[in-house]
Amino acid sequence: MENGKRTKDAAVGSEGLRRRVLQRAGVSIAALAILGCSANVRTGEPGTRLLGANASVGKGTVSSYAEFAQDGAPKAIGIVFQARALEGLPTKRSDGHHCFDHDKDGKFDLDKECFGSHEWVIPLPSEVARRSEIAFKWVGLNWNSHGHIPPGVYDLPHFDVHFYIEPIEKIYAIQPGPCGPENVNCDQFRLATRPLPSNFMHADFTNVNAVAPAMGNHLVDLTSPEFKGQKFTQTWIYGVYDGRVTFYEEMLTLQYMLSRPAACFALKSPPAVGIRGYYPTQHCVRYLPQSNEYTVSMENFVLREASAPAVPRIER
Ligand SMILES: [Cu+2]
Repeated sequence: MENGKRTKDAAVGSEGLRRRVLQRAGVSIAALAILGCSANVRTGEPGTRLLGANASVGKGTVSSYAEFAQDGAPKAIGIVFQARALEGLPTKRSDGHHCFDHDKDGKFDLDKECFGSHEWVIPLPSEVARRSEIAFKWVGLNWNSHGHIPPGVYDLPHFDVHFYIEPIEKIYAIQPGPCGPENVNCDQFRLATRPLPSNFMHADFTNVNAVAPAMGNHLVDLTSPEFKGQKFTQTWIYGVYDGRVTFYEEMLTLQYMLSRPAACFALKSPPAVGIRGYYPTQHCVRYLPQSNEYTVSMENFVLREASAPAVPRIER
């Protein structure tokens, strides 16, 4: 975890920054021209990129970023991977975080008793994190060299990009333990799988008890192609805990990123939100050829007012 540092981009003078912004605007127009796939929504035109914290990933750097419209509304909130961040990624299953001594032999088996992922915490730019009407505050990036459950669906090498609403201390309080398919503390497993108010979740997302330590429960879209026999490329997940939506998540394979996509997808938004603020209506993955970078972002934000919770939906 490497917080608080800024990348070289942030260190260049305003003239250099302006040039880079103009370069990126040119790139986006080129990307638009080659898009044209009917399944995708238009990619939009990136504006001025404000960088947040960064982490060393692979042989490169991953930084959080945000772009704002002139009226102060967010246009994009995401992370940007230097191409070298996709090289030399760890091949071990776990980085040794979130271990639980299941067999009580006094030691942790890295493969069987530690959470199967490599994790980095990347706070979002202060321009995002300090805004009361933006619920997203920090990014949890995970690299899953062996993928994760369910087998045959998400067992390909992939990244999880969590955009967290829930404060970090509450997320990191979710402990490993003996309960559920991803081994969490049993009391917290029960809290994590509490049903949400029905109006706070899109009807396609289902609880499959995928409660992970230092994350929470993951609701999956069972209508997505990877649950219909197609190979997993990228998908959308909602995180929940104790009847609250706690994170928005893009999940995408290394292979998909390396295919150099330039694509946005309509986000299946919940009918209502419990916290007033700007929420994305699209999620995007782009390769930017000029800077040799990849972005994973939430975009086309709309301001939503808070609604009262409806009666909890029935989980079967
Ligand atoms: Cu997760």
